Amino acid sequence: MDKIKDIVLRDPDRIACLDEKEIENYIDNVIPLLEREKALIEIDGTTVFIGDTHGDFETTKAIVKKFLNMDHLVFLGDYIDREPTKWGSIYNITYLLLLKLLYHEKVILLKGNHECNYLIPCYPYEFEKEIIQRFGSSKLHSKYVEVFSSIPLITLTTYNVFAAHGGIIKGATLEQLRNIDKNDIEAVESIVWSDPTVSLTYRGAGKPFDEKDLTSFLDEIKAHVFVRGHSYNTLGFSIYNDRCLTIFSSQRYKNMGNGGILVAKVEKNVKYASDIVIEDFSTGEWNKYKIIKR
Ligand SMILES: [Mn+2]
Repeated sequence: MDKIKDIVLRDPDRIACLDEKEIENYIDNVIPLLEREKALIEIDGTTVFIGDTHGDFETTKAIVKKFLNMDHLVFLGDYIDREPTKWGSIYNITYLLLLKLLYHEKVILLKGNHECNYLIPCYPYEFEKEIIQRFGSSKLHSKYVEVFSSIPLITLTTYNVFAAHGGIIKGATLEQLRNIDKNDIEAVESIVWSDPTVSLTYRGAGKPFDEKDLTSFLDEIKAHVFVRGHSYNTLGFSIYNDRCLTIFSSQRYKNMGNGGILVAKVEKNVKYASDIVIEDFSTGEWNKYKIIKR
């Protein structure tokens, strides 16, 4: 544990020195923790939600440094692929897994569509190639897939926020959400692939949801706001009567569409998305960011 603590808290760049065997060993330790988690994680306390990081290890380090004092850090998925720097995906996901090993109650890693390529293909999927290039075989890739198949799907907080990578499960009750199988292909598709029907990045994948779908879903599970990632050019917009907020946290897209490198801080009960404090790291410093209501 000392070495993990040292890497996570003092010198994250040492991730680059880990060999295949060490990473495999850490993965073997983290899998049982993830397997114990249900598809729905119910949490209490202050929480920061982090959107897609997509291999942006530099930004992930800055986020962890800034927000480790919160009760929870909820990462909304898409940790790999489209990396802005070399080996970014391997460093980013491995760092997050060490973080999970060290703080398994505090840190929640949810599934994105890039973490379910084994179930539903996504493009680009560069992660396996990156592993072969770096380690000479795809052996470690199958270990990461074991991780991906055991990570949870959704989070609900006592401060009235429901969070997931992309979408909701239309018509589901709280009891049904509590009992989802993490690898149920229908549930996974709804959660990691869906966009709001008004989204500018609407891809026709998953099961798009409109305002009525969202409102009845949130009312049924007694949540007020849905926080999601997945769509890089609608980040920072609040839609559907201020009840659906999209954030994205990778520098790869910071100058595309609206917004920057955003995280969402929830420190009290929220009624509307605009009650949430958004912070932006696109200048390399943390600044407050104003949500745009549409
Ligand atoms: Mn995505």
